[in-house]
Amino acid sequence: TVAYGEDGSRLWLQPLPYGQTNSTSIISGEKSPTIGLAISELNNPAYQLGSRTILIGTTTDKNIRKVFSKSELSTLSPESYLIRTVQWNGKEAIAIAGGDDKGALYGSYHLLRLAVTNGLGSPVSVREVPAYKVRVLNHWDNLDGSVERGYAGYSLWKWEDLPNTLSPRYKEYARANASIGINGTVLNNVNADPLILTHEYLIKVKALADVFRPYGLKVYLSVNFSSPTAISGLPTSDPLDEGVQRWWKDKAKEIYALIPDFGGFLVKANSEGLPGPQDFGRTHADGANMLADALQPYNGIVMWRAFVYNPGNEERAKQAYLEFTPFDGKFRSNVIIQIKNGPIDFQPREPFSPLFGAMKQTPIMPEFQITQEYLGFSNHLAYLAPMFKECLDSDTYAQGEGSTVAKVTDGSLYGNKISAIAGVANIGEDTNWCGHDFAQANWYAFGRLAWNHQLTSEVIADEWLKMTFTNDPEFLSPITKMMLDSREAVVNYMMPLGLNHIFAFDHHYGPEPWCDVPGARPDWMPTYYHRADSTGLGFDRTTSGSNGVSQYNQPLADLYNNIDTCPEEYLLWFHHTAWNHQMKSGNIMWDELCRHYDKGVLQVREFQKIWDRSEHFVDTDRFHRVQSKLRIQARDAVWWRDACLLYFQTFSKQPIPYDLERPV
Ligand code: GCW
Repeated sequence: TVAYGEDGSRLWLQPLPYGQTNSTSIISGEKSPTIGLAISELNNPAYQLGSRTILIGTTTDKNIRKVFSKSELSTLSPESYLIRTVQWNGKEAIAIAGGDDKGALYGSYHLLRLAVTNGLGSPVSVREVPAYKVRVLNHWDNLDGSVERGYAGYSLWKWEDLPNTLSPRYKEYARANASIGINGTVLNNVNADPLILTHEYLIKVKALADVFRPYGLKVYLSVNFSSPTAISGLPTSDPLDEGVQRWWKDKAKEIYALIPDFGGFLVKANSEGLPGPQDFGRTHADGANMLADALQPYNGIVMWRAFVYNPGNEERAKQAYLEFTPFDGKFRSNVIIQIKNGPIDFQPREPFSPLFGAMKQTPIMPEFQITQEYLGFSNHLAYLAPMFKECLDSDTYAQGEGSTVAKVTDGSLYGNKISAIAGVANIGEDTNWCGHDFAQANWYAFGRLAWNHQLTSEVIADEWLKMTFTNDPEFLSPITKMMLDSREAVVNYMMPLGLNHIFAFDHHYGPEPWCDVPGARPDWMPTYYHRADSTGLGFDRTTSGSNGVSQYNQPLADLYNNIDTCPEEYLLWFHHTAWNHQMKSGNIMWDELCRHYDKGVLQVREFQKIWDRSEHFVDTDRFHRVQSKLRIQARDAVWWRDACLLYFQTFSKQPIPYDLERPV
């Protein structure tokens, strides 16, 4: 048998104590279920808080009011918290003050994290305010238990057993999210089955919401735009039809009667064959606003996705911008437009979506993909904090320099009332939740960045490693470096220099740049994206090509448009580039491409060695699991390199540089 924790099931948390106590004395004048959870976490002997006193409560707790000043408490917003070393009855104590009970719970997790990662030797003084108000996971879980793009087993949600049987994992899931500040979950796939809105399913959703509530985790649902027709047989789902509007209002009423704190709807409409307002000659704004009006009396929100594209006159990367910018400022105040980080689709590397720099009167939110649809599934070790941050830190120049995607979306640039960030979950019923033990770090990193996008990838990796494995610096330093290098390694062996979407058709695992399925949509074919020919490689999005560059604010449009100033990591994204184009390194483009592919392979082989050397720091079970996944990754990296280079070579007609490993 495998010891608890070694199977990966405890994530970055310590197992909850069952009947054990510690010598810590916790004082609280409040009794909400959420404060109760905080107290039981602080009482967990595994965190070794020692025989200290901890005061915990919200701004109305009488003890808290004694140790913090009125003015600092009055500025604490919901979910925020203060942690401070204070004097209590002549002795030192630690006080946690939450802007509300969720803030107190988040503060407790913060203190426990400090205890594990730093120890509590020195005085504590912390003030934390979440960057985004809504920090939400998107589950692409289907009602039949399968998970679209899920690589960690079947769905956690046992729809057939609900509402009567509650899996213990529902609580563990909520606890893990609370520990990193995630406060919302969209339970079902954006490719939404209308059935989710039937009463039969809503009572199941309520059962989950009841489990999640004390952890501060709100439930949201993906809805199918044609639900009125599909569920109730209405003749139309036209958003301007009164009967349709009434249907949604009644539905909202029914939902809120069951789940008073229901978060709202996520909608994929007129995208990849899903129904939407355009089916009735209406617009995205008409559709989103109709749903927003139904949710408005209950403070619900609509997260309306901008992931839209169709084969047509305009190339794919330009379409979301063209479809959404005309409606900027035309959405209700409880609508937020959810935009994928890049203009195409969660590729290993994309420039940020130009929509982030264009919607100035509409709240917008980033959508990241935590599940590794395009980064080797749960077989490849790819730590994604650097990828999330690359987008968040990108300057859109929407209001001049410094208008980063983070500032545009967290509400600080335009003073928006709502702000949100979404991550497509990588969670399933696998014992270790995410398939790969290191994929847990991506769930963790998403939560931490949603709370504070200023954190560095390194700090987040360090926290996660300490809580998940060990504090030993000899383990931490090479493994942190491995994590930090890992996403770039994937870019190198899959799609360097701005290449994208050359994945095998449909499942997206492995290379298939030559893929050409007769009769399939051209914009689903890798050849659409890489445009290899005898003259060169890459998609021309310059002013003489698709003019995709024009969707970026200056100085970016000019910067990207000019092959000499375009950052080389985006070269083939913006330029159809000659095989012998001189790169900054002095190499020609073909040689540079070969070197990136080869480097990716070497990087993964290095990860294998690093991991092997860390064997004595890690329990046998996790050690072997990660080791065997790295083996798969190393083989896949060779597969990617060889497949792509041999294929592109049929166009470049150039040798692979002689100092590199020959394709096998
Ligand atoms: O990345 C693509 C995926 C689809 C997904 C779609 C989307 C849920 O291949 O599986 O559908 O994007 O984000 O809507």
